[in-house]
Amino acid sequence: MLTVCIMMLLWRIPAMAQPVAKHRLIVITDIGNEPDDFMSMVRLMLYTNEIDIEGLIASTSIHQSKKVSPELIEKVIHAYGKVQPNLLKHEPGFPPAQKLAGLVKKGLPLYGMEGVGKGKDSEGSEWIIRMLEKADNRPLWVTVWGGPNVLAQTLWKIRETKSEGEAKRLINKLRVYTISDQDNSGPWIRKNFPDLFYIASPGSYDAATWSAILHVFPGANNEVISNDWLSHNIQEGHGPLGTIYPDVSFGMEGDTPSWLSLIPNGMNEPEHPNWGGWGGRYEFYKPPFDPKKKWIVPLEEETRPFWTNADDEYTPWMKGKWGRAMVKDTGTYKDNHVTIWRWREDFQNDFAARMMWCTKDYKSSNHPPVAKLAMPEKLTVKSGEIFSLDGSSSNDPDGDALSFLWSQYQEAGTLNEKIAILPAQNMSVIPEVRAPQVDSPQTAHFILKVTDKGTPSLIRYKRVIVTIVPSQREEVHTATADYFVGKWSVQFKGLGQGDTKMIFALEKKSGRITGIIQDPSGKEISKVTDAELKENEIILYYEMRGYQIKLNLKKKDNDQVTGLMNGMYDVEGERVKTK
Ligand SMILES: [Ca+2]
Ligand SMILES: [Ca+2]
Ligand SMILES: [Ca+2]
Repeated sequence: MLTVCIMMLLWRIPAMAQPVAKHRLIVITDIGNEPDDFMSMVRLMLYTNEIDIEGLIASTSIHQSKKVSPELIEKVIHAYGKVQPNLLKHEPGFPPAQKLAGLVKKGLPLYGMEGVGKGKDSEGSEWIIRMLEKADNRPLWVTVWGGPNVLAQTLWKIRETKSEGEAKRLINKLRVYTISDQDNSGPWIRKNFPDLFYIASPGSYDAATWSAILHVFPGANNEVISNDWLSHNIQEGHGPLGTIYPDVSFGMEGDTPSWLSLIPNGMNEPEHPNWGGWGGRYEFYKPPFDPKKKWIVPLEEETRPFWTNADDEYTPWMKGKWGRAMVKDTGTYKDNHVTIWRWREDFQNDFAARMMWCTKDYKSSNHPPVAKLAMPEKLTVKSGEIFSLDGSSSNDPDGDALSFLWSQYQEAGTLNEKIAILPAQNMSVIPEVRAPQVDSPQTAHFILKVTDKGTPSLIRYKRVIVTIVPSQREEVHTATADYFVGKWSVQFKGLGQGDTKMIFALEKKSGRITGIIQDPSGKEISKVTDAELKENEIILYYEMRGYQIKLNLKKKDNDQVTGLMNGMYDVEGERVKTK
């Protein structure tokens, strides 16, 4: 019987589709204040076959504090309904418009914290609870394009009405991305729910990572966000969904980066914001605070780390006219905006192609290539060892010719150096890459970019993660490992919830340090996933409540260590003497 079911499932998957687990998404939007949320909603409709939309909630913000406009979401869905049958000619899974219309919900027409507390439940806040309680173990993404007070009410209600364990289980499912702070409930959420997975660039809009989708930058492709480009590729001649895409008033689609990394393009890994993707790259730390600055909403010093602005250093690639097909540009750029604009041409072309799907038949439009590795996605090699990178299994559903580009995404890995990709990066197979010398295990991320020669050119990627471990010769350094072996009582200072104590039980297995982490009662709460030994110091890696932790411990004397957690929080440890 089971076999029959599986065979039926396989039967239902069209040959060209790649079965991937989709991400679940609820959007909270202050649509109606100016046209950009409306634009983002148009784009989102074209990805409803690749992302499971579970709610579209109209909310307020500082820019629209007394009304919510669900009718504008319905207007976009109505236009989508007219093109949905044609979209299905290109890819399966576009839901009927009625299904999406049933997911439109309202928040209260109240600003920020005025809409949070007893008696402040809304259709929207109740809906998020219902989606969290659904029997579905996948995380639930909530991306906030305006003020997050609907989400704040959801969290308030969960804390008031659920048991501690159940509240924790529901909140652990949430993945939140807010477009800066557009009311005073965002800072309240971060302070009151210190374990909530949260991505944001607090402070000024221009400095925020998300703003890189819409500004003109030297080095970026600025043509693909020009009014001419939008007119030709999105607004005119592509059917009713393109027609309703409004002209830019302030900026183009400032809210879109909140969900771009949920598109399964082969590179996006939204569970790891520090790995980077179409929606930008973010690192986990407590953002600095300047009390002298005035922000759009009042901000205070943050009370805990979360995922926020991170820099990429990037030299753009250009098409070579003669000879080598891809050549490096002359300029190198480094800041948090680079983490989005480096992919701008890719995601804009993807949008344009999907807009063409609204009216054209399969043969006269382009479809993305399938980036495919002829090698594992994860490799472990020793220092000095030779390995290859092989994307030669890639193909294209339209039979288009393909271009390849391999590059190292240095910021996504722990290895702090460049690896030479020779003789040229634009080959499908790089036959010989040499692993550099390391004295502790390090990761290097390589991105394969496959570009087809259709119109517009479309792109898909693969990410290869290579872990480089020291060769035998370097492992001699692990001699000082003996010092760290044993039980340590470690105190973490200045965390949101006050000082916290944990027990680290470390042991040596085949020359390497490993171990477990316990709470003060001795209950195991995590495991050491990796350890690097340095002169007089050890760096332990582990996960705590879904966050990656890096803990440096330095020998102070025979029984005491000092250190730092995630480069930020002071730590003191003492050897637990066993009798
Ligand atoms: Ca807006
Ligand atoms: Ca907005
Ligand atoms: Ca193609």
